[in-house]
Amino acid sequence: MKKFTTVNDIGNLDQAVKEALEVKNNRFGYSDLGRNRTLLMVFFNSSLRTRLSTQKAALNLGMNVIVLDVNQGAWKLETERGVIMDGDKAEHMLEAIPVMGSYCDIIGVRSFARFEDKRADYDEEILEQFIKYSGRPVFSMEAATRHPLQSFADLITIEEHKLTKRPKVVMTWAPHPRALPQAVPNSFAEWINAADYDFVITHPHGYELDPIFTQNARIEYDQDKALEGAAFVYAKNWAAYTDPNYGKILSTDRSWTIDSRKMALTNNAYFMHCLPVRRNMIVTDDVIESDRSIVIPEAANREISAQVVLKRMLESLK
Ligand code: AN0
Ligand code: CP
Repeated sequence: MKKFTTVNDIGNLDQAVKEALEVKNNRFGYSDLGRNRTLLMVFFNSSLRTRLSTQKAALNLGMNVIVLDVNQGAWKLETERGVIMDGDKAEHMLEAIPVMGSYCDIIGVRSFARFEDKRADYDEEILEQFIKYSGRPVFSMEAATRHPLQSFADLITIEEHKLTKRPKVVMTWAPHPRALPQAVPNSFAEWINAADYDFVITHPHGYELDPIFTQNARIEYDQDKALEGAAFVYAKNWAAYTDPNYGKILSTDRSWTIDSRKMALTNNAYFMHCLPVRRNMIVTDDVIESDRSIVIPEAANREISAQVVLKRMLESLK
């Protein structure tokens, strides 16, 4: 595998989940594969889970790991070509990226949507430059439009917990005080569509996502109705995608918060969230602490999704 940025890069999903469960049962079975190989993780944004789980996955495979927080201690990077660099940015990405590539074998990149220019975000300008100029296999650790390591972990978690072949999965928007990217919901939709579950998306009017990701999923504007009979409730906030409101908060309506009344509408559903989560905005304390909440095993599966991706990338280096 030379690139991991979308669901298409993982190939057959049944195969990928099977490999994930094998890795989970035998985490150290490939500890020679990464010997003398170096992973560089480049963060343009904060992280707890991605940072730790991806590093852990690399260590399981015997790799060395270097982490760069671009905004802490590195030179400020210019991203646009043709700019006269007389401002605060000391270095251009076009030098920085191949230099980073020269110190490692595989690169992971976290670069969120900046909400300054929708086209630049949805063209994945930062991630694509790493793919083009690093000379190394590149994987996304959440880019502007997708978070595939999260979605892969979500899929593994659903496969581990589902009681029927084609469970009803409901992705619901929930309120949040900051404008958050669409990467997690886009990506979740992309993977759940590929997995062919019974998939419903619910959100207030104005929060429609790019149809490239939602495809044929049922969109239901009545959250209560959407939740009826759900086996999995996947909560997430995102800012508006559609013009002219791209990147804006249109609602902080706390009647969309997932509470025990909402969960009672479901078929004893499991509650999922990628974390970090704001309690009593996205979900109430009692729901996230309930025995139907699987947010911790979901986060734990991030180590597994990262290990499958790194394993496949290491195998393709040989
Ligand atoms: C980020 C987001 O919503 O994309 C990261 C989630 C994994 N969340 C926040 O910034 C709070
Ligand atoms: N879910 C997730 O990616 O968390 P972090 O932002 O903490 O890495």
